[in-house]
Amino acid sequence: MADAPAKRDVKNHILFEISTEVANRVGGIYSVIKSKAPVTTAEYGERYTLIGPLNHASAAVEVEQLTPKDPAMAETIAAMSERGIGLMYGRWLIEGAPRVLLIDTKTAYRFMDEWKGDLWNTSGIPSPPGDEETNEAVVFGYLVAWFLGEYVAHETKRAVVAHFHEWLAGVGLPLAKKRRIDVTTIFTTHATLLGRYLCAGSVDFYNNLQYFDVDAEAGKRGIYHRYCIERAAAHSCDVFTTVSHITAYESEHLLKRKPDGVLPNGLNVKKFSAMHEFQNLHQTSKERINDFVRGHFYGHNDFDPDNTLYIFTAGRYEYRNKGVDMFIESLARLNHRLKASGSKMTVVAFIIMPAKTHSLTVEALRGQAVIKSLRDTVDVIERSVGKRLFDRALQWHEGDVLPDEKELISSQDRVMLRRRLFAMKRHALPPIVTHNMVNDHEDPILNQIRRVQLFNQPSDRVKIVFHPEFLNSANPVLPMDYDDFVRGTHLGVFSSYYEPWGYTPAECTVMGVPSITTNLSGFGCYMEELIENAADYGIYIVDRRNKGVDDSVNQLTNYMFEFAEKSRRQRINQRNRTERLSDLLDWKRMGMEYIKARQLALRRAYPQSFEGETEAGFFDGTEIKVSRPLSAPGSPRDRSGMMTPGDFASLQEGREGLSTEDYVAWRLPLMLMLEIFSEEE
Ligand code: G6P
Ligand code: 1S3
Repeated sequence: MADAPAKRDVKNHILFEISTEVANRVGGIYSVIKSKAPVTTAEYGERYTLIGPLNHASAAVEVEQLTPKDPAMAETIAAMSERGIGLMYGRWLIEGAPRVLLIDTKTAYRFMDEWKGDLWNTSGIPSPPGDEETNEAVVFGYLVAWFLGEYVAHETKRAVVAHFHEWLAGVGLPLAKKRRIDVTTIFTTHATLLGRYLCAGSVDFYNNLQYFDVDAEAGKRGIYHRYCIERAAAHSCDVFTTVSHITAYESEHLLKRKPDGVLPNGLNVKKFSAMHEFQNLHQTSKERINDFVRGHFYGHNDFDPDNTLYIFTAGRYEYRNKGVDMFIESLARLNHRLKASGSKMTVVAFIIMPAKTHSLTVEALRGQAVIKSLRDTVDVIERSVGKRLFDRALQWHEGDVLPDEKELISSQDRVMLRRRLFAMKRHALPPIVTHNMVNDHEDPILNQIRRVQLFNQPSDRVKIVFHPEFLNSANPVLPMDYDDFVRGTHLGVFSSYYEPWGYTPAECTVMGVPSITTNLSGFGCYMEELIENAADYGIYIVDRRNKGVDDSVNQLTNYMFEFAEKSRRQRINQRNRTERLSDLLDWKRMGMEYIKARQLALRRAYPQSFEGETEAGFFDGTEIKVSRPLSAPGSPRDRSGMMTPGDFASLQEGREGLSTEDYVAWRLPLMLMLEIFSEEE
């Protein structure tokens, strides 16, 4: 909280966003700050800096070093450097090019024991030895608090908002509070530690949220000290937020503070100038997946590419939390349904989740090589047939018969072709997994596939490919970047049990790919509340909250089965509708919640600066220049005044955070939705 509240200029405030994933790809938070950068830099320009720990390898490729123009920044860096702290200031080479300050935590490990003692004395947070992640969080937290304290000593005119993401970056929050650093703070948690751990076990999480003995549960799992950091961060920030209503509910019970609001994750949506462009891209990317499938299933290519659907799931390997258990079980039931109904469709289901592997399998490499040499041989034959046909045609005279096609293929060509065909003989079934797994016999995904016996038999209408590595275009087996791969598929399936937000289905949506998610994921709840008939728009939501597991599996199976029954025309139409939802997920819209959170933080820290102003007046104010750069061209909903989920709940002063009903009780009137989505296809 502020020492000298009224003096600082709140309108031209400085913004720091602090996360361990700045210019350092680890997981979802990287996607949040990276995709949000264009709207935040548009709003703040050089008043915005992201702060993270220095990762030399990724910074070398992602960051261009600069000399700071802001005198307070330059003086702070100089002061810390003098004490031996390594700092890198520069421009993050992404869209929006935000300024970043990366702090080399290794240069401060000599202070670690002293800081751990201080953390215990001032905040009662233990930090036992041997937990490297916590050590890193403590050192980084102390460095951030050091930086902020020093910075506000040099920058005395403007207010400073410090926005922290996740517990790993949260140690600075209790420190800023204790030291009364003159900044105002926001904490956004993207999950809770206990939630993640409890869900990964076999507890009935959502029905027991209010009954868990949180300290005991954290202690049992050896994460009590981490939990203390997370809880301290949630309680010592000025404004506490999370990414979805469902995680708000979880935070209320597990962290014991009701969030002040929900800041859902957006995406940096790119619109193509031609409406049909994304459909063309689907076709091109699908051809590339076809190439992979031809190689992977060589010798068993007994399904027709025109009647083949590509379904996939992807994400961090959290078997139960990401719902892979449910996905595989549903695939087995889908296989049975497709067979029983005599469907002509084949579904190839991809699981893209990184696990420990040694290398690509010989069989996976061989599959691609065999098909490549077949393709090369056919190309050679094609050219020689063409040449012969041309030569014969040149010699043709009136009255001659047309060249006989049998003579066009030479015996040499035939031998070559026969050799390629023999190379395609295969005695084993096409493999499930593309890599040699470190723990093949214990891997939960492989064991579940074994249990349901989806072995890529010729009679199976559902085939499975498990690719235990994230995709990239340099991969010799499936050479595609993730985005291109997603575009080429027909349906994403993310049947998560624990998913605070869930970027994967959101990414599908902006690429016009329908997806299945659950009402236990933040994204699923958000879409369910916003759209009356989400399934029509290619957003299928499995009920994992009120149904038993078996019923949820059947619902997921039904969704996939009904999808497999659609005609091509119906799929094209549905993709058009899905893509139209993109605007709902654009940071231009979602970013409004971040703006509100910052305004609330400033109000709480500097109430005198807001005297006489209504909240609405503040948001409308031209002086703070927030709405213009961010406002999308008016959509019907914008004109109605309802723009973001926060309009239905949350970030308003004078309320004690969200009420439990707020988590679930907002829904757009049907008429508004009709207005938005009534365009002709
Ligand atoms: C896009 C392309 C069409 C193509 C279709 C295939 O819409 O523009 O040319 O026929 O994709 O759709 P499907 O769902 O069968 O992959
Ligand atoms: C978290 O990453 P995760 O996959 O561990 O943060 C993401 C960004 O907010 C969120 O999308 C995801 O649901 C969370 O789980």
